[in-house]
Amino acid sequence: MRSFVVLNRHGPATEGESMDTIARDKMTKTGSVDFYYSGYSINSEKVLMCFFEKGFEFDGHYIDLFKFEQTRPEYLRINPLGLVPTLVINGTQIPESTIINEYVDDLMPSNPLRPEDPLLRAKMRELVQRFQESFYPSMSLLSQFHFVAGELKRRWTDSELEEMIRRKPLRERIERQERALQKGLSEADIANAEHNANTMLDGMDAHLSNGSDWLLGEFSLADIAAAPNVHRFFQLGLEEAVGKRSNVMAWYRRIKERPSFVRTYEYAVQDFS
Ligand SMILES: N[C@@H](CCC(=O)N[C@@H](CS)C(=O)NCC(=O)O)C(=O)O
Repeated sequence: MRSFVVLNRHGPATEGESMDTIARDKMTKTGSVDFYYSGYSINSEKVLMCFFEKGFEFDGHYIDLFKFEQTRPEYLRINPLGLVPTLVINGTQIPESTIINEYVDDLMPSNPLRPEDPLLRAKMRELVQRFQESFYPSMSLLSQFHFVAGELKRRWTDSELEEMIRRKPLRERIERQERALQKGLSEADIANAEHNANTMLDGMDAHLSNGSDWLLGEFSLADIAAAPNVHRFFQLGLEEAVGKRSNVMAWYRRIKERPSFVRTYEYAVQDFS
C-alpha cells in the first residue's frame, strides 16, 4: 500500500505520447512537480484524470484519508486546510482541483481541455463550478452515509475518531464528519443529497440530449469534473439513478473507455484491507 512518504514518478500517459515542448521547458525550469492525492477522493480523481489526459508528469504522494493523514502537521504545511488534492510546483502550492486542472491545461496547450470559444468556455466553467458546489458535496455526503462512516468505525474506536476529527482545520469539516459518525445523518440530509445529485444528473442528461458525445460537444474539463461524481454512484451501488437517464448512461460508457479514466482508477487505489 502506498503511504505518505512513497513517491511514484509518473511517466507519460501512453507510449509514444509526449509532453508539449513548452510544458517540458517550463518543467525543466521549475524542477519539482509533486502531487498530493488520495484514493476514494472525487477531487483527486478529477485531477488525476486531467493529468492522464494531458500526459502531465508528476511525483505522486498518497495521503490516506481513512488514516486522517490530511491532518498531519507535515501535510498541513503543504495544504493548511487539510484537504486533497494539492499540486506543488517547485515549492509553490496549488490547492483546488478546478484550479489545478486549468493550470495544467494552460501549461500544456496542445490537446486543449477547454473550448476555444469564450462563450463555450464560460459554459464549461459554469458546469465545473456547479459540479463542485452541488454534485461533489452531495456525493460526498452519500459516500459518508453508504460507506465511509462504516469503514472508519470498522478501523477506529469512537475516541480515536473523535480525536482525529478534531485535528481538522476547518470547522465545517469537523461538523460534517461528526454528524456522519457520531450524531448520525438525518433522513432529510440523505434526501437533500439525493435530490441535488439527481438534479445534477438531470442537468447532464439535458446537456447531452442533442446527441453530442460530451457535455459541451467537445470533450472538456466539464466531462472530467463530472466523471468521478457519476462513477461514485456505481461505487456506492446507486447506479440505478444513472441507468434511468439514458444520455448520461451512454456518456458514462464512453468516458469509462477513455484511457485516462482507466488509469485514474488504477492509480488512485484505496486499500480497504
Ligand atoms: N474545493 C476543494 C475540495 C477538496 C476536498 O474537499 N477534498 C476532500 C477529498 S475529495 C478532502 O480532502 N477531504 C478530507 C477532509 O474533509 O478532511 C477542491 O476542489 O480541491
